[in-house]
Amino acid sequence: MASMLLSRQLTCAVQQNCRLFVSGCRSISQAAAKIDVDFDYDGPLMKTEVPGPRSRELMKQLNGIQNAESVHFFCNYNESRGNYLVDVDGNRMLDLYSQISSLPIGYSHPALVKLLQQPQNVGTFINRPALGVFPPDNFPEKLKESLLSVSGPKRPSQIVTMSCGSCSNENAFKTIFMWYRNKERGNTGATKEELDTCMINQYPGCPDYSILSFMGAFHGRTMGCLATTHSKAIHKLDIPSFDWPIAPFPRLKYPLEEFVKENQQEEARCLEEVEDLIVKYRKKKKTVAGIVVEPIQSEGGDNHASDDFFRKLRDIARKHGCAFLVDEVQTGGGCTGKFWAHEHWGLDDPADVMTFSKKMMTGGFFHKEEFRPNAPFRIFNTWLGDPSKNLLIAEVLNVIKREDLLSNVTHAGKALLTGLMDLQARYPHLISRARGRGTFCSFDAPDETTRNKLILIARNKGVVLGGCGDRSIRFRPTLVFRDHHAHLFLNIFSDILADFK
Ligand code: PSZ
Repeated sequence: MASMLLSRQLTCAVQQNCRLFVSGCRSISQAAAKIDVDFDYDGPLMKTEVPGPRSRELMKQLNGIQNAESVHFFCNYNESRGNYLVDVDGNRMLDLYSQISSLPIGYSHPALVKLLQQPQNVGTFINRPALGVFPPDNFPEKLKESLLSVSGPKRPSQIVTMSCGSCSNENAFKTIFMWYRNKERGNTGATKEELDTCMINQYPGCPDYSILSFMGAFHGRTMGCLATTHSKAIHKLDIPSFDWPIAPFPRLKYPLEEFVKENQQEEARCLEEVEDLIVKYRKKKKTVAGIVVEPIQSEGGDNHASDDFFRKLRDIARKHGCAFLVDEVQTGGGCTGKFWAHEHWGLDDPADVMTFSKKMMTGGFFHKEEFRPNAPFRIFNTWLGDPSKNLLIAEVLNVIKREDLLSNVTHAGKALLTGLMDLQARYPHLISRARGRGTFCSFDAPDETTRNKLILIARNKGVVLGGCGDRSIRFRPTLVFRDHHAHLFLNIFSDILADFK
């Protein structure tokens, strides 16, 4: 009790400093600078059920002007910090979902607040340029020191920034199609017929190329991406789409060490199907120009495959001359313990194109030099990302290095997964298939109703969790989630499971 009191007092002192700091005093006090690492609350604090009365009122207002039925509750971002999300009713919750996995270093990180307060950054935050035509003087330098400094194992030299995950994938597909067509043409210019027919959506100007994707995948909701998204019918219903090949994604049995042979067979079956589809679609004249895959299928239910599966898939892509596109939108940015999840595969050449967004603060993609468009304005839009986000990601990367957050993710992830395994052993009727890499963990509930119920109970006890697939609960904390947060969650969740009816 005494130690709890002490920690409360300490936290209050810290909060006061932070509040001063957040509300914009120009010079940072020594105390505020020191607490960088511990910029956090000491636990959940619940005042009402969630959503509370204020949230409900705001939901009514918003629902009057748009369909707001997806809203869980309204938030107070000025009061949210570290691992804790504060809602408009004053409830403070340990956030293990972190804005659908898109918040890299917790709420209101002092390093980012400081960045925003520096006068030399004001111009970048308030004047959003059309980057493709009027970039600022520091644009190449900022890209090199931020995003390109983490471009992946083979260090692709080329980058395009975009504003979200879907438009990153959409433009990565287009990049791949243009590369493929160029390859077929032998790098000569387009014919008059091609230029004429593309204007009326006809062959040969619009070739019938395809992108191979996997059942259960999620690559976005724009129309091209949606043709490769196969996680839920509600995403796809009523939208015209392409006849593109869809391969099965391995459905691994857990615990992995008990089903080694079965899982190997399952992966071999899926890979065989990939090759068959490539051959079949080439015969149908819908040549597979590229393969797109998530290192861990996220929205589709946190479906993992072995590193070996991905190594073989990469080989198949190479063998058939298809581009290999790795979608790191959800897995990227450090949450698996490596900066990119595909680094776990141990390949020198794991990807031709790699898309990112979410924790990277801006969307975009890296690609090899041979994928460079052969003319300007072929991959282009008004904003092409946002340089203010490049400032933020540069600082996020500094914090990740300075605070050694990848090691932290590995450590805290181990605490979380070990705890989940323990809960699985104690409550096998409620928890199965506990799995994960880094803090990118999940487990299955027996069915969708139980899963949804567990998420709601946890929320009222001060823990925000997310669902994925038809009955999984996923953990997507920020990179500043530490062992003690894992233990705090496990204690709360253990009580929930013990009381569950
Ligand atoms: O319901 C939705 O639209 C959601 S919920 C989570 C996402 C989308 N994730 C986005 C996502 C992703 O996880 C992967 C692997 N690829 C692409 C995307 C699309 O990114 P956004 O949402 O930024 O367009």
